[in-house]
Amino acid sequence: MILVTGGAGFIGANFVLDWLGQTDEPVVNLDALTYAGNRENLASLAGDARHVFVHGDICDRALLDRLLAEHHPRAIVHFAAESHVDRSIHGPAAFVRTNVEGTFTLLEAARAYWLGLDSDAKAGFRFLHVSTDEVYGSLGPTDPAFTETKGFEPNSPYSASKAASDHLVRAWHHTYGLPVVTTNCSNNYGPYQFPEKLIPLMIANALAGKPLPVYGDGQNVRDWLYVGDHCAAIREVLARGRAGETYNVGGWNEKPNLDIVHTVCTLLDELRPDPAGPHARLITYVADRPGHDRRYAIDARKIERELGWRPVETFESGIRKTIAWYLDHQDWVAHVQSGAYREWVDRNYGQR
Ligand code: NAD
Ligand code: TDX
Repeated sequence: MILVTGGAGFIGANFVLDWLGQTDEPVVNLDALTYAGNRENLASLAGDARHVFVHGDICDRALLDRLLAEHHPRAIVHFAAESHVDRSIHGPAAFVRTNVEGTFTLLEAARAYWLGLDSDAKAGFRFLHVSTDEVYGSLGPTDPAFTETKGFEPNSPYSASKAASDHLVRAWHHTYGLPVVTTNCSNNYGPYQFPEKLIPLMIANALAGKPLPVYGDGQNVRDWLYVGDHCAAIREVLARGRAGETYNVGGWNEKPNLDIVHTVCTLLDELRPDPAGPHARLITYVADRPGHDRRYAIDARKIERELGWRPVETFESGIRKTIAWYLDHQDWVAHVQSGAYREWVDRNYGQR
């Protein structure tokens, strides 16, 4: 049994689906179902006894203690977070609460539980903290990619809150010996990503004939990783990662935002031509994001060297799969955008 937090969100849901596709080891999935958490993502697991969904908050210590005592997980995989940089600029409080206080509460509950395990279970236990490359700060055009030893220089409320959580996780290992591992991953894309993030927003807007908002000059660079590759990396780190270590996870795929948007437009022109003209006509430059980090790049050699993980998808294969998924799941996008997914969940599960 493993305990997953945030498993109704984008990466967490992909991870749970992937996990239960590969093994019969059950998952307890704790998720607060914020705007970003959607049980519809897990609809294919309805009636599957290997998946126990719990609607609850990682800041709720009593609930955490109860779940750990009841289910005896051998590991915790911690995805739950507020994850969108733009939202963190407009409302940072939720980011400090969930990402910092929530991770702290989960660490404390995990520590108390872990202390009560027998020595074998104690040695095998893992607290896997899922984090981001944004904690490392922003790179200049010729700077080397982030390695695991790069100092933290977070610039947004989101990245500062994630950096704080990474520091807490590190300290719980150093001070208390809790067997933690942290992954710092680059930008994910793929099925079930909320259409507030660059790639799904561009797909949804292009299909709706709406403007495609590009921040600033569109030359900010991100490294992109297909979500299935991230899930595989997490599985490897959980299985064989060394306690107390961090592992950078990336796609070896740096691209300026404008290139990403043009690729989405070109693929949509091929797969779903718009009689009104090429989708790129919708590209609209808008005001830049305040404090917008210029470039992120991940050096993912450590995870390859130690654990043999490398991404399987190229950007070309991953983005094709992603666009095909969004074309096939336009109802999902409509539900998410209208908030109707909450009604769907109420209808199917009786509660959120
Ligand atoms: P998401 O916003 O899609 O999902 C977050 C999930 O956490 C949602 O289901 C939400 O309901 C849940 N949640 C939020 N607050 C909670 C709380 N207090 N208690 C319990 N559940 C709560 O995020 P995502 O993109 O899937 O990211 C998952 C994790 O991966 C985050 O920790 C994020 O920082 C990290 N990460 C994301 C990316 C990316 O590109 N999306 C890249 C690297 C790392
Ligand atoms: O409408 C947009 N226009 C635009 O130009 C949006 C939503 C974004 N952008 C730019 C901003 C970024 O440079 O595209 C880039 C990607 O933006 P997001 O999709 O918001 O991702 P980012 O800010 O890079 O953060 C993401 O990757 C790291 C996730 O949201 C984080 O959770 C993860 O840690």
